[in-house]
Parts: sequence; C-alpha cells; structure tokens
Amino acid sequence: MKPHILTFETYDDWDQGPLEDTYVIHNLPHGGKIADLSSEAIANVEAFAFKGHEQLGASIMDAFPRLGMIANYGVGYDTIDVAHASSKGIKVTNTPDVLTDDVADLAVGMVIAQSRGMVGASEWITSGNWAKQGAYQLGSKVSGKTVGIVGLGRIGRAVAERLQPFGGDIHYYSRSPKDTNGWVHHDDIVSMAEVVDILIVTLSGGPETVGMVGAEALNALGADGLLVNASRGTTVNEAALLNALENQTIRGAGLDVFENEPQINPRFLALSNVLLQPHQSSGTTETRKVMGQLQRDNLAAFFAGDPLLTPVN
Ligand code: 8YV
Repeated sequence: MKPHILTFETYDDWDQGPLEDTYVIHNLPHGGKIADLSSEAIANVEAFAFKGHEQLGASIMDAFPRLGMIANYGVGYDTIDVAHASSKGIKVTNTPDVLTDDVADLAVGMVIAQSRGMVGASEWITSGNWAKQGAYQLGSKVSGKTVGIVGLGRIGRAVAERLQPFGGDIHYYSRSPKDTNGWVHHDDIVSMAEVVDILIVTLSGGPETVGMVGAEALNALGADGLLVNASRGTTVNEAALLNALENQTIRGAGLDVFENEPQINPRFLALSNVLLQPHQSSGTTETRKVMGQLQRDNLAAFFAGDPLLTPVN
C-alpha cells in the first residue's frame, strides 16, 4: 500500500516520476486551498513534499491528522512554522549543502555582472547603440575591492572563498568570530558597511533576520557601494533599499530575492542601477536534480522509520 503524500506546486519530470512510483500523490498548486483537496487526502496524507514558497503554518499542518513529516525542497525553511511542527511531533527536513555552490556562484556572478554592467552592455549592442554611439559606459572594478559578507553560514563562506582570490580584503558579519582564513570579523553590520565596497547578504531567512540590513547600513555602504542579496527579501529593509537605489546613495544592487515574490515592488522595474534575478540561485538542472533526490531520500527515511538525512528539528 503506497503512503499518501501532499506535493506543493509542481515538480520536474525527473522528480514527479519517482514520487508517483512510490506514493499516492495529492497536489496543492501554488496559491491552492486545502479546502479544495479531497477528503481522502486530508485523511491519509502523512508527509508534505514542500517547496518553501508560501507560509506553512499551524492551520495547514493541523488539517492533516496523520501528518508526520514535512520534507522541504530548499535550504531555507523560514516559511515553515517549525516550532508548531515540533510541538506536534512533525519532523521537518531541508536540502542544505547540495545547493551551496549554485547560490554562491550566482552571488559572485551578480557582483561581477552588476559591477561591470554586463546586462546593460549586452543591450547596448542589441539596441544598435554601439554602432551608433560608440563605447559603452565605464563600469566598476571588482578585483581588489573590499567585500563584506553578512552571515557566514555555508553559503556566505562559499561566497567569501570564491572572492578571496580577487585580491580584496574579506570582512564578515556574525554574532561571534568564526574560524576563517584571515577574514575580518564584525559584530555590527553598519560598522562593516562603512569599510567595504561590496556588501553581500547571505543570512538565513526568518523573524530573527528581518530588516537586518537597513537604511543605516546602506548609508554606511555609500554612493560607491554595491549591495548583493542572495538570501531572502526579508533580510534587507526593502523600503530603505528602494530609496537608496532611487536616490543613488548606493551605486547599485544585485538582487535574487524580494518581498512578496514574484509580485515584486514595481519601483524596482524602473531602476537602471539594479540587476534583478527571479530567485533562481539554486536553479540549475544539476542542483535541482540533487535537491529532489535528497527530498525523496528524506521522505523514504521517514516512511522506513530510519534516521532522517537532513533534519531541521
Ligand atoms: C529554493 C531557496 O532552492 O533553497 C532555498 O532556500 O532560496 C530557493 O532557491 C527554491 O525556491 C526551490 O524551489
């Protein structure tokens, strides 16, 4: 008898096939309502295959009397009420490590692309301006620039390791010093922002990091400063960021995350000093296949009564 699970949103074929082979699948599309699910789903679902793109709170968990596990497809689980899950004995897993390289690669890519104006430069050609008006505008050097990493977890550390060979000093913010390769520790984001050229946000999402990069830090980063956010839209005060970009009190930003994705604030769309990415930092075929496998391995461990591979609680 196949166990029943609830999948959220859609999965690529390479995930959907194995899930259907192993489980009775009930699906909740993005923005879907629990009330639209069958009584069979409500009565029998024992695990969620969740994607982390919407709030998963007590009301949803409590609607499923047999729910015992939430397998998140993603490293961030800030939209899951883990405290409630724990209070009900519901296990939560995520997919850490397998996506670290992709997220760090994209963060570094945004640093280079935004500093050197690569998107605008390409449009300079396709618009015919190169032929008509000549050389594109000058960019900003990346090598040798001082970098500040906000949050030195797996991803922050991977970003720092990628940028260290560029020759600039590496600074980082964390509550306490970490074992690093000569990087400069700060326990205050504003003081770090004052001394770096590029501020890269790699904090975990959740209530404890909301707005940690605010107007004061952006003012400290200054008119030549670049902000890159590869964490969650909540970690940077978005009103302060928009004001800084519109008033050019920072030079620019590279953003893969926003408040209220994918209906982001339209003020971003009018800006010429920001590189916008659609929350695609783990979005490579290779990595998404490994993420899906890890999510399934956690589900299989749960149903087998074995230790979970990457537990959160
Ligand atoms: C997810 C993310 O990987 O892993 C995370 O925490 O931020 C995302 O990139 C993606 O949303 C999975 O669909």
